[in-house]
Amino acid sequence: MLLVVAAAMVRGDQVLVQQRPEGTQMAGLWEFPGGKIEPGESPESALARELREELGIEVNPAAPVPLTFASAPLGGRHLLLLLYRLDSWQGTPEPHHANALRWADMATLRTLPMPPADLPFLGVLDALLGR
Ligand code: 9L3
Ligand code: MG
Repeated sequence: MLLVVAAAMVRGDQVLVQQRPEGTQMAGLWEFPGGKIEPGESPESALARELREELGIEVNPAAPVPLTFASAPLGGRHLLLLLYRLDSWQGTPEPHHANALRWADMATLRTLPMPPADLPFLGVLDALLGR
């Protein structure tokens, strides 16, 4: 089982998604930023570390609020993806790992190709962001 945390960073009626770079699994797809939980890490501290690495922002590990989870098969393994809502952070997100970042409202989000594990999150975000 691969345990991965991801953030729904909320700004008004938009959330931040990033495009996975060439040379990685699922290159070109738009995902909620995050990554694998390392041994000994809590999900929240893993999320704060991943967002520092991927976006260059600082996150208080007490800030992420658990929203939901989804699972998907991944190359003979099983991926469990935990989604957290995040309303505050320090700094401006920059694409340190991603091809590009994009603030997307629900209508836009539905048009972006996403990894299979992220797709089930759209229902929860719809309730959260409206429209
Ligand atoms: N993954 C899927 N959706 C996401 C994230 C952050 C990650 N929102 C998948 C892609 C990889 C695996 O989880 O197969 C590990 O992620 P990473 O460490 O390659 O970012
Ligand atoms: Mg990642």
